[in-house]
This record gives sequence, C-alpha cells and structure tokens, in this order.
Amino acid sequence: MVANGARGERGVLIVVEGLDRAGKSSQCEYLRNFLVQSGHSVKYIRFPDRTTSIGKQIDSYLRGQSQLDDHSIHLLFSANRWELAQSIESDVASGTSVIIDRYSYSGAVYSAAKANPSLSLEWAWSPEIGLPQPDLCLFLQISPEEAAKRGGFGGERYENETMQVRVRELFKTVFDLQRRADVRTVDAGRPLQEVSQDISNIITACITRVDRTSPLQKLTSLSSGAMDS
Ligand code: NYM
Ligand code: MG
Repeated sequence: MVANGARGERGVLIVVEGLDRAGKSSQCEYLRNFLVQSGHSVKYIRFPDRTTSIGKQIDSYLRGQSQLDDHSIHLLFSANRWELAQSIESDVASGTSVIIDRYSYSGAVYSAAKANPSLSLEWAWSPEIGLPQPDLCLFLQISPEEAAKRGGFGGERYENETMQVRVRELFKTVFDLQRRADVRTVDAGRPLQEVSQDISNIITACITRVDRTSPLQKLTSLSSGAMDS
C-alpha cells in the first residue's frame, strides 16, 4: 500500500456511520490503527464534536439539559460540521487520511426521524450541500435483536426504540438517494474480528480505487446525487 504523501497524493476521507450499539467507536479505532500500520498519517474526528462552543450547545441538548426547536438543533449539528470543513479539506489535501465517526448522513436521518412535518429529509439534507464528500462511507448494519442483546440504550435524546426504527429506515433512503456516496454496508452483528477483517478488505480496495491526485468532491443535493449515477 502506498503511504500518504508519496507522489504528492492526498489522503482519503472515510466516514463510519451506523445505529447506536453497532460498534462504531471500536471499528473506528481498528480502522485508525490499520491505516497507521499501512503507513498513513491519520486523523480521527467524531461528530458531534462536543468540544467547540456549538458542540457544547449540542451536548447540552442531547443530555436533555436544554430545549431547542428541531430546526435550530438540526442547523447546529450542521454548523458543527461546517466549522471543521476547512481543516478536513486541508488535512486531506496535505496527505493525511481522515476518519469521521458520524457525518451528514446521521445529521439528516436523526432529524428527519423526529417526524416533524416541517422537517423533511430533503430539508434536513440541504445544509450539508457543499461539505467535503467522503471517498467511502462504511455503514455498520445491526439488527434490532442484536442491538438489544448488546445492552440497553444510554440516557441521551434519540436513544429509544421508536427513533432507532425510523433512523434505520431513513439511512436506507438517504443512501439510495445520495448515490454518489460510495456506501459499503457491513454486517456489524458478527464478532468484532470478522467485522474488522471485512473493513480492512474494503479499505484496501478503496485506497487503490480512489484517484488521490484529484481533490475531494463536495456533497450535492439528494436528488442530483441520484441523477448523476
Ligand atoms: N446526531 C449526530 C444527530 O442527531 N445529528 C448529527 O448530525 C450527528 C452527527 O447525536 N444519537 C445524533 C446521533 C446520536 C447523537 O452521537 C450522539 P454519538 O455518536 O452517539 O455520540
Ligand atoms: Mg450514541
């Protein structure tokens, strides 16, 4: 595998998405080590990034310590991505690969899952247009039964059965519509090592396939994503 920076190539941008309890954090950690061992310089980011001032407002909302209008909190989640967009682009351009735990896909589906009649999936997607387009989105799929076996939900907003069921459906919809996204679904209900093995195969193929002499693309509207392919 060619290390980052060689021949002036950019890094890759990889997003990991999934429902709660799918093992995203463990697999992101695995992925990070895998890339480092393959000679890449790697940064890991998770959204929401709760360390910024916008992130602190999001954190307080998720913990139920503050109330916000559905549209307002939605736009804060998006703003939290926009405040890091430039640094992601410049890291990738300078040869660092960036792994992101949750991204625009979570942003759109969790808000749309609230079933607020004035907050459609299309509306929820629109502030994401123009953000860096990932080279790959790994979607960790887990059945409700397996998720239940892994223990109860935490105490944050959205961590309940009704939301998870809707979120699962909406992830499918958004990936169908945003077909420019290279989404690979991984069955994350299996033992950790089996999942990791799949992930290394997918990543190795992704690194070979991506033209790292061309810059990152930008996210487009949901419908234009479908028309392009
Ligand atoms: N979430 C996450 C959103 O509602 N919108 C977003 O844009 C993002 C990035 O935050 N239940 C939700 C999904 C999660 C919650 O994320 C916190 P995590 O990865 O569970 O800490
Ligand atoms: Mg969570």
